[in-house]
Amino acid sequence: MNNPSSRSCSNMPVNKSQQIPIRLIIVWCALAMAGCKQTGNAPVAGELVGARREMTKDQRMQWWRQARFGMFIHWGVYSAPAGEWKGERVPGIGEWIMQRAKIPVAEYEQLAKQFNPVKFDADEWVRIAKDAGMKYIVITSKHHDGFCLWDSKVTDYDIMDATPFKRDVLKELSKAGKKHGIKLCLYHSIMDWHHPDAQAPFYPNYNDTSRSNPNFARYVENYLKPQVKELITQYGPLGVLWFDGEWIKDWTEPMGKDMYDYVRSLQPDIIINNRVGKGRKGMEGLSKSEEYAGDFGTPEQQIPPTGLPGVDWETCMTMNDTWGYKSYDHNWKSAEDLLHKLADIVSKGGNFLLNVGPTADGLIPEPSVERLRAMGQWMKVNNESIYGTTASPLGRLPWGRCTAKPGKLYLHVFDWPTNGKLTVPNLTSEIKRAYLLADKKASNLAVSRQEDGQVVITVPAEAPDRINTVVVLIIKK
Ligand code: H79
Repeated sequence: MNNPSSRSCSNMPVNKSQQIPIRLIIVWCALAMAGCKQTGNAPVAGELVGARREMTKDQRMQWWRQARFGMFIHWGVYSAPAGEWKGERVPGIGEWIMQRAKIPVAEYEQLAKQFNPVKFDADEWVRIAKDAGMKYIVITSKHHDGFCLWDSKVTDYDIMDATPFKRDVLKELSKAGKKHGIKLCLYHSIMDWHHPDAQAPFYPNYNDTSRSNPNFARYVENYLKPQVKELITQYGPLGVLWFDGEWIKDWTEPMGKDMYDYVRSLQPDIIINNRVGKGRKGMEGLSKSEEYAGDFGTPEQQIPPTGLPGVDWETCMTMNDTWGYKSYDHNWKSAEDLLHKLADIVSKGGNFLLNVGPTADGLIPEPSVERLRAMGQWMKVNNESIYGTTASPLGRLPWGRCTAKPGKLYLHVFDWPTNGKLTVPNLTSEIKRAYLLADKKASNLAVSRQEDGQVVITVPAEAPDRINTVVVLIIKK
């Protein structure tokens, strides 16, 4: 079975302020890793250091592994042009319009004046996420275009100083999240097309990965790190800090490790994605090895074909073909497709971070809301088969997916058997009973075992849920 909690050694906390000699750190890590393998959840690092009790990775990741489903929000001044520039439709993802339409910094800055989301209601957004069954929200505090969605003290290029709106939406979301029990998490771009010490001088190709800015270190020390500090200390505690844009030439793995340590020195229990460093393998998003910084892998717009034993990961995905709002992108995935993707991801041990791109008015587009509502209806009945489950111990299943908890298997049936017999291959455990998760009485379904070892469950002729009916199997642990 794929149980990510069995691995917790990749990011031993390193407190720079303690100034431990490097050789000692190596010995300590080796000892801690050996300890991890044997003891699983024990706070080995803390015991070895002795001075301060550190949280283990398992402890830090617990809420995230439990949650399984979150909302990504891409929102910024690019939501105003909504995919069009000077009357022309700009191909590609909406939040990249500054690059795709080759807009000079000074001209792009003017968009801030059009960003006046008077219909924004933090409670409403949080409620939409919560009603969908999502447990956390990751919103773009800053995307590659450099525009900041909070009142940053190190720039005027933010929602308070550059827009007519002048409301700190992150403050409002942080408050609403606390009120509704939804964890606020932030996406923060390392790449910055607006900052003169970062990629702004690369115009007209801000994303030129072969170029370097000699002042980049100054951007990191005087701008990026102070911003991260503002976010964690004034809007936290945060669930996740989700970095991106790490592929630029000037960002190095040592910088990633330094950032990882810095962020955790500000909030020890925070979770940080692998794009803080240079470890990710393209859009596949997983880290090349444990040597790289970061707590979880980030497959983008894709689902790993098989499970990844012992690795935490989260697929981020759009509902249409853009992250930031584009008025004319109507290529929506169906609610059925999205629900199947959720079960697929969770059956492989991952989380699903599903994106919405609100308008410059402050509204989540209605097609997104409709899909989230449908997902919420399914989750209301079936969330037990998602939250806190781990990857399927069974192989490929012809009719759907499987998720697991100790002593329980959840069979997610996408294709309902026409003969009333659901056949489960590769299952050797002793089965105590079976029932439909949607059945409040949890009435027993007849279970038998064929001569070839396959388990057969007798199910109703009609699928109780057209999209995904969950059959629970209670098995001997
Ligand atoms: O915020 C959303 C997008 O704007 C951002 N990530 C999501 C979450 C993003 N999506 N696509 N891209 C950025 C395009 C980046 C593509 C590449 Fe590369 C950068 C191709 C080459 C450099 C990174 C490194 C991906 C492949 C190799």
